[in-house]
Amino acid sequence: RNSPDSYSYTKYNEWHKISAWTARMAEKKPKLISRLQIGKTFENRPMYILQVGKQKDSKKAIFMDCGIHAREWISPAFCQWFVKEAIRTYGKDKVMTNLLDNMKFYILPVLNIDGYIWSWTSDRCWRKNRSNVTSNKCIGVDLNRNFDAAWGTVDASKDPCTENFCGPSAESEPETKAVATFIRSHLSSIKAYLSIHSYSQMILFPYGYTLNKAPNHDELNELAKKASQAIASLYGKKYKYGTSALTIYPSSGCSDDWAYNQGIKYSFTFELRDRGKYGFFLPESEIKPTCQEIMLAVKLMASHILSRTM
Ligand code: 0X9
Ligand code: ZN
Repeated sequence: RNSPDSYSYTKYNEWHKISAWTARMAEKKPKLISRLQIGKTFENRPMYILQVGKQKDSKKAIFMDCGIHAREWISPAFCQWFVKEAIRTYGKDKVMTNLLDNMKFYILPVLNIDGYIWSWTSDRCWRKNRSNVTSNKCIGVDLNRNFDAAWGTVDASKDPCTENFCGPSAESEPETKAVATFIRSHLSSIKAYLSIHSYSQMILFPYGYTLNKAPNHDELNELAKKASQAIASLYGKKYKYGTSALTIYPSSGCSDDWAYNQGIKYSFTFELRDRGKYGFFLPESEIKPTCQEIMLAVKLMASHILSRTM
C-alpha cells in the first residue's frame, strides 16, 4: 500500500499510521473490534482503545497498554501485532477462538501518544509525556511513576528535569487519568492488566514499590514461569520472571501495581527484547520474532485467567 497512512506489522509505525490503523481495524472487523475513545493527551490528541472480542458485553476482559514509555517502540508494535493475530486466527486457532468467544481485550496501542510522536520527530530517546503543568523549564512526566500506588516514594523524583519525574500529584497527567478512569469504571469485568515495555526480557508482577509479596504471589509466579517457558520454546530467548522490586528494581507509581491494588488479581509487566545489545533501538527485523514469542505468553496467560475467573 502506498497511501500516506500505510502501516506494516514488521516496521515501527508513526502515530498517524497507528491512529488510522485503529479506525481501519474497527471498520474492517465490526463484529470483532470496536474503537473507543478514553480521553485526550496533554497536547489534545484522542486516546483510542480497541475492544477485541466476539461479545461486546462479555463479562470478562483483559486490559493491555502499550507505549507508556515513548522510546520503547517494540511495545506499540506488539499491540498492533496482537490485534492482527487475534483477527487472523479467530475461528482457526482453538485457543484464540475460545478467548475471543468468552472474553474481550481492551488494547491501548499507544498510551503516551505525545511522547511517542516526540520520539519520532525530535528525540529518539524520549521517555516521558510532553506535559508542562509545572511551568518549569523541563517538560514531561514519567507516566509510569504517575499512578496512585505509593506515589512519589521509591525511584520517583519531584524534579521535573529528571527521567523519573512523578508529576505534581498522582494522576496529574491526562493520559494517566484517562486510563485510571476507564479501568475504575470497568472493574467488574477487567480480570487482568498487562503493561508492555522494553527492554531487558522480563515478566514482572507486583509489587514494585515494596518487597512485600502479593497475596497471590505463588500463582503469579507460576504463571510467569509458564509464560517464560512458552517464550523460550519458540526462539530460545530467556525471560527472567519475578516481582518488579526484586527482578528489575523497586519503583513506585507504576500502572501494574495500581491496577493490582484496584483488585485486578492478574497484573503483569512485560519487558520485551532485547537485553541491551540494541536496547530501545531494536532492529525492525526483530519485531516479528519478538511479537511471536510474546503472543505465546499472552495467550497462555489469558487462557489461565479465563479458566480461573469462570
Ligand atoms: O521503570 C519502569 O517503569 C519499567 N521499566 S522500563 O525500563 N521500561 O522503564 C518497570 C516497571 C515495573 N513495574 C513496577 N515497578 N511496578
Ligand atoms: Zn518502559
